[in-house]
Amino acid sequence: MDGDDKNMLQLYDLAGANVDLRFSPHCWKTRMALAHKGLQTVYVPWRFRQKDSIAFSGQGMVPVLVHDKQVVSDSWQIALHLDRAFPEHPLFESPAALASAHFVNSWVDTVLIPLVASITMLDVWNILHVDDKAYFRETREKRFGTTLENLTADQAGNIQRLRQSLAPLQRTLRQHPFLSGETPAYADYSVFGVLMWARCCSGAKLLEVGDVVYAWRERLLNAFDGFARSAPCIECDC
Ligand SMILES: N[C@@H](CCC(=O)N[C@@H](CS)C(=O)NCC(=O)O)C(=O)O
Repeated sequence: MDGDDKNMLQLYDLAGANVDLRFSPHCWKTRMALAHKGLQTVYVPWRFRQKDSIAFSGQGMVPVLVHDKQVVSDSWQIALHLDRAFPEHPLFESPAALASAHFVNSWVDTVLIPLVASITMLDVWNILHVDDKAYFRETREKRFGTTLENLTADQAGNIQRLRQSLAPLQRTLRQHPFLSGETPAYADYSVFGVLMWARCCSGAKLLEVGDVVYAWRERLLNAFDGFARSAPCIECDC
């Protein structure tokens, strides 16, 4: 890429032991936002212990977007930045759409991610690079207050609880093809990012075939010439 190109984009993106396995829910939100805008991006693989390589962003988490000389961390902030910098194909059609998408993203981060974590966290640990495993276990067991094994022990019950929590999505998707209306936008990518996290790491069947949420996820897997569907994931038929 030409170093003077003011549209030069790099995304620091979480990778597993297999460097092609990119599984972070927050990075997937951003990956879909970049695909939505049709922006060519260089994806830089990053692992949990490589804090030094993103120290320039002033924090220790991915995604981190480098756009020309600007550095943006946090997937929500990145989405706002992308709409400011590249107004074509908006992620938020209006201030009202932005506020609704903010609600969806907050629900994703505070409700959906913990529910999916209770199903997949041990699977996530399994796909990590050996250098990351102890760090991940220690930080996540502290966060959840229990071992990864205990957290994920009741797989059937946790899937049941997740499916119950999807009721608002089901109601919406019975009336609209996407959370953002006739076409997908950031609210869709926010929820979808979490399902990509599970798809990349775990064989657990989170969604029922035939459910409207399943059909919606299929549409997003196929979006942008199958960008998400063709992403490496662990061998499964989910
Ligand atoms: N609010 C942030 C959360 C980002 C986040 O939690 N990233 C995780 C990967 S999914 C991370 O980089 N964690 C680093 C660590 O735990 O040390 C966002 O939306 O981008």
